[in-house]
Amino acid sequence: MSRNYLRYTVTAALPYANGPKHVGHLAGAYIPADVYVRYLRLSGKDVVFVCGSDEHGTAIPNQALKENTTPQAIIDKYDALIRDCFHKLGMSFDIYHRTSEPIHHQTAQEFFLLMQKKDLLTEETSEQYYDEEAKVFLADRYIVGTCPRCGHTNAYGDQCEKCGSTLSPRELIDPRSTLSGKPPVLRPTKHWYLPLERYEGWLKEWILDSHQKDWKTNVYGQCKSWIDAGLQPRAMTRDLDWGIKVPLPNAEGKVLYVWFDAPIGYISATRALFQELADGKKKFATPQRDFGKTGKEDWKKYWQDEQSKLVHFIGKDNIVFHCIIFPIMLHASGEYILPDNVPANEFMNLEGDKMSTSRGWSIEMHEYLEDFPDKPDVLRYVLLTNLPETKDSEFTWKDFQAKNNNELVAILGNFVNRALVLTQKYFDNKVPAAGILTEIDKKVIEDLKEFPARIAASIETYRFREAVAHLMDLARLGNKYLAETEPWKLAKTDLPKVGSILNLALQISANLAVAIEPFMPFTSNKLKVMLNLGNFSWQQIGDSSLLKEGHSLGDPQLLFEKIEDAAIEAQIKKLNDKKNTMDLTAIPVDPAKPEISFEDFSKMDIRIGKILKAERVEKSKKLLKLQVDTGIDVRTVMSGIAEYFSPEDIINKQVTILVNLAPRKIMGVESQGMILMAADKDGVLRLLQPSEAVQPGSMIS
Ligand code: B3M
Ligand code: ZN
Repeated sequence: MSRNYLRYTVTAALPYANGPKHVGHLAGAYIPADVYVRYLRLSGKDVVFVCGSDEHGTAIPNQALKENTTPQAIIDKYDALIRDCFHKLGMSFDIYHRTSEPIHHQTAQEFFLLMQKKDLLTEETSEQYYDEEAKVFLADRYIVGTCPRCGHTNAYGDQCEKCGSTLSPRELIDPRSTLSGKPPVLRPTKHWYLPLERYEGWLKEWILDSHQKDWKTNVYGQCKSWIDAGLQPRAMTRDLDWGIKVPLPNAEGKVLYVWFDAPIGYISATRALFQELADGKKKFATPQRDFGKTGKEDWKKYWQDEQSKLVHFIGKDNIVFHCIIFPIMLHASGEYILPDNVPANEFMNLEGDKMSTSRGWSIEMHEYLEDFPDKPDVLRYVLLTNLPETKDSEFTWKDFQAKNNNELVAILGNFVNRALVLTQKYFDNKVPAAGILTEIDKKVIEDLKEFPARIAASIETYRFREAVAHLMDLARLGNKYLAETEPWKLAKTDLPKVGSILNLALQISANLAVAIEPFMPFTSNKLKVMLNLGNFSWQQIGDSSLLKEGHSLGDPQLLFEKIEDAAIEAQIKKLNDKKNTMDLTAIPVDPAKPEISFEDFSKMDIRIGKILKAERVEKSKKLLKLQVDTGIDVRTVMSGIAEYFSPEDIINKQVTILVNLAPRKIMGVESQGMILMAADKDGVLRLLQPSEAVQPGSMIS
């Protein structure tokens, strides 16, 4: 429920320092977070905004293997790259920290010990895969094998990238170690678990009952399906030599699970900020406002005082960690506040396909900045108009060009430029007097007053697309005003009237300069210089006398410039070229399976069937329950295709079905056969159908 708070603690997901980050990441978490925080600061709120590099987990040593270097070199390289891009894109973090810093290791270890002392963790010894040749326990990502759900032969120990199933290493068929290529053996190992199931009742109350209204439906829905499916204990430690040591005796070779330590990174970053402010030595801190007199313990106010509003900005793949696991840790520890909201976004696709760095189908932040170094705000704007707030969205270069040329240049830039150039021409670059107001003037002045509350309401409810649309409407208001009053035609006959019109146009420009700051901070600064404008707060927006009569203006410059077709075509070409090089190098097709005899093959009874009925399966995103006419009979098949087909799409479709596969129970239903699918390298599934309809029961041979 919304309530009043004294201060704000805002976090943006800590990016893994294992590679560059793309514009989809910006749209998922960072841009909305930055707009939110800049708006709060402008409103005079007490806010800290923290972020930093996530430098643990198997992602880091994995990348080190790929680049043939050390984990330390990897985190140093990508932390610097990401930090620099965020800076150039105007991300106004008060601190951008690193989880490899000692203060974070200490904070995470203290947290672990607090939980251990309060008996909140259980110790369990279980059998886990061990590589006898490499002499290490294998992290989930280091084990590959055949997916028990779809048969993909290169599924990882935690996930099958083909069918999207979440897996555990023990489920893989024919597992092998990626380090030695050998089958791993099971060995007992001790770990510390967080018994999530103990908190089911609490979570139901906290999320399902009290956040149904104010959390976004995509976030609430994901939490609900997790909770409804029943929670399991989750290991909070790993056998790994990269990470934060488990601070207990007899825990040699064990580190904290990265998803245990990373969210604590928000706390350590806040702690480091106040530490650095107190010491007067800024290593990571970049305070964006005057924090006044502070002490090094002040971080506690932002994390332990109920009067602080904690908001986590993340992408959808991080929801469970921020809504379930980390809140359980915060709640159970008894010392911390809980997030008031977790406004997670969905994903942003790119030119019709999923965005992915590894597949080369992405616009990396640094690539954009190399090609458009003077246009951070154009990217901010285009992403804002297209945030995946309630469902996946799409970035296209054509849309980028259109939004720049038709909105930023033609509406916002054009309006401001006309107001300034005319003032320079007729009034020696000084704000002219407002004369007697016409009805049109009065209406515009009234309309102007509405904007701050309208934009604020959208921001405060995490509807940033709507907020930026309102903002653009303010520029439209100005543009329309000039188009209606046509001051350039009046110069010869009624100069005082021209002055009056320009006064109001300049007031709107000044309002825009203030109101666009959260969204386009660089443009806001540029405009403020052009208007020679002082500092105004959010509360002053809507006032049509921000600029006094006679106030000297700076020199007019263009706020935005047109982007030509050639630049856009070059980007599209670059994208395709990058993907093609990746296609040739990085993504091998699965290797051939061992030879089989004709006899082996003929054991399989594969036929064409027809889907008679299809329905969703409760609590499962992936499964559809199908009734298939096999020609022999009508049977039930559970098929993991719900993400690619809706029931309506496939009813009456002919499909290929393996009918003599031993029946298996899936989500309590006996599945009698398997629908055969082609999975392309992104894991997208396609039906295999005869080129023309055949009679159900036709054999494949
Ligand atoms: N590094 C995952 C990610 O970048 C992870 C987020 C941590 S937030 C505490 O998607
Ligand atoms: Zn699979």
